[in-house]
Amino acid sequence: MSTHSVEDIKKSSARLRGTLLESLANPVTGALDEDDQTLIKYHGSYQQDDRDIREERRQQKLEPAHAFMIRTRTPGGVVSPEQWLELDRIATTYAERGLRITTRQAFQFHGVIKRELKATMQAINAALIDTLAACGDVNRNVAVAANPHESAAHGFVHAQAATLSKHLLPNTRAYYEIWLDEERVAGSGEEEERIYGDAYLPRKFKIGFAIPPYNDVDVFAQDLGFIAILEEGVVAGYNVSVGGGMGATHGDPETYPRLADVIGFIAPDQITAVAEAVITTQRDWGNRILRKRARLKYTIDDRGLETFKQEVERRAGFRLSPAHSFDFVHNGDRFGWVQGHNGLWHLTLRIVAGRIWDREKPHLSGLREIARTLLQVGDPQQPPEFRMTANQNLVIANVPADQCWHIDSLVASHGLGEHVQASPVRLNAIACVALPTCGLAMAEAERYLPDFLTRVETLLDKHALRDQPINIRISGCPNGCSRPYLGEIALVGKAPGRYNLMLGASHQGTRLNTLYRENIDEAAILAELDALFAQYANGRTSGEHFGDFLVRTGVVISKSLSLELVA
Ligand code: SRM
Ligand code: SF4
Repeated sequence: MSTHSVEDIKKSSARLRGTLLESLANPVTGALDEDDQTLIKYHGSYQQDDRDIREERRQQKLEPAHAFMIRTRTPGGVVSPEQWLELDRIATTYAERGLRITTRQAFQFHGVIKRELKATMQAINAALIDTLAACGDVNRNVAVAANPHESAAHGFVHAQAATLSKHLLPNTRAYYEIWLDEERVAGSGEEEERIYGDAYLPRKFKIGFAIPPYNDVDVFAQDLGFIAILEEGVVAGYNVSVGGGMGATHGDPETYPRLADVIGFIAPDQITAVAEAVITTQRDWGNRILRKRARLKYTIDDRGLETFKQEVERRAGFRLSPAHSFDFVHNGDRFGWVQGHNGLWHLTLRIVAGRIWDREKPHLSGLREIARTLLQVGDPQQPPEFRMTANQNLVIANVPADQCWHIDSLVASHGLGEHVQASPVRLNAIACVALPTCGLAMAEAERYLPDFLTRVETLLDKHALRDQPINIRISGCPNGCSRPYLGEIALVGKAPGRYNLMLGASHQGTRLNTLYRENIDEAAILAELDALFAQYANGRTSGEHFGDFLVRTGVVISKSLSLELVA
């Protein structure tokens, strides 16, 4: 481990340069210098190793099989068909595990080796996509309600989110020098970092834009949320929410998931000022001694919500208006075709755990065919797009009506049509990456999800509940990358094959679940669910969701977020 603290590494990095160039050039190891392992995150990459073969390599006295994960910055998860084809080519050329859609509408490539890292970064940038600030103690990829062509307002919100994402990028040429061979000029390394300052933020920071009635970005899990309020189809402004976050550590009560609080309402042109005020307050007030307490949610709990709000208003230079009322119906995706306001059609496909490769079914090939088709048949005035959702699914957007059949046939012939028949439980489930690439995983998640769902479906069939839209989430550890604490049923990894069973979140992403059974194996999990499904089948009221039923009947005790809005 590096003897330098993350705070020291950030401050002495010459605006995120460190010795990355030297580390990358070192042919002796597949790894980076330890401090550079921290810095490369700000460039959108993580050093990892293949955990499936870690022990084997240790016994052979070899260094771990180091490889890099690269994450894109794609606000709202939008790419063109041309970009899709490039991402596909990059995945096929450099990455081991295909394309991976993340829970924040980005792409990840896994298994890129050090000597190919620069070529991969260059190829991503050549596709006009960057990876700057996709990771690190800065604002991350901005999540936005999917399907933005559904109404003009959706497009407006997406454009605001993309502008904000750009505005909040760190001010450094390091990215361009290291990856794109830009010449280093006088003054580089001392760029003015007006928003972040020399030490960047105390911890990662996340922003999400939701458009009621859908909460597909899980806005209450974001550090900063903007909830669009529409009046006669036009965005009148946004309710602002602050202090959401999922990460926790097993057995440490000082860490916990927290839902964001709604603190008021702003006009659309006040977004940048509010975002800067929240971020700079967190920059100055956040805990820089204890990283585990450094997220905004703890700053707010330590200082008090009202004090925090007043400081944000002071820095923004205006007061927030009373929040407007709004309602969410669910936090999942809507599958299948919908028609947008522009007359074009959008198809949401189910992608299991966001992984796209040609393993069991030719998904990568199928989407390649779809991208090629869209290039030929799309309307140039309203070009087709691929849009990732924050639930790891994929929208094929802006398809002319007379081409829907063509897309449907490609979907069917490449096994991409799960949305047509799968149970709601299967469609809505999400799982984080976990093993073999995640260095923090304690148990399987992505690789376990399909089998676990099959077993749960068997139980649901037994109780005639297959049609119930129960929201299931699996994370390989308590960091919560699949936002498990917002699952009606969630497994949070504890050890290989063992999980904490969490129950009782709401279907709208407005109530956290609670721990029901600790550190149990699959047989015990299924036995618990079997008993609870039996109770649910017999005792539910009309339309009652599973999570709500568990809370109403006292199986778990959990408090909903109060949407009684702060004046
Ligand atoms: Fe995450 C760390 C993957 C969304 C909370 N997350 C990691 C790392 C980088 C592991 C590490 O630090 O070494 C994982 C890399 C795994 C791999 O092999 O790819 C990882 N997180 C992911 C992704 C890919 C999960 C997925 O299956 O899609 C998501 C990428 C999002 C993106 O595109 O930016 C991802 N992570 C999330 C979310 C969900 C969200 O943002 O909506 C959360 C919970 C919300 C939150 O931030 O509170 C989340 N990830 C964490 C945490 C806990 C942070 C905390 O406050 O304690 C960690 C650990 C850390 O930061 O120390 C973490
Ligand atoms: Fe890794 Fe844990 Fe995040 Fe899953 S929840 S990707 S295991 S850090």
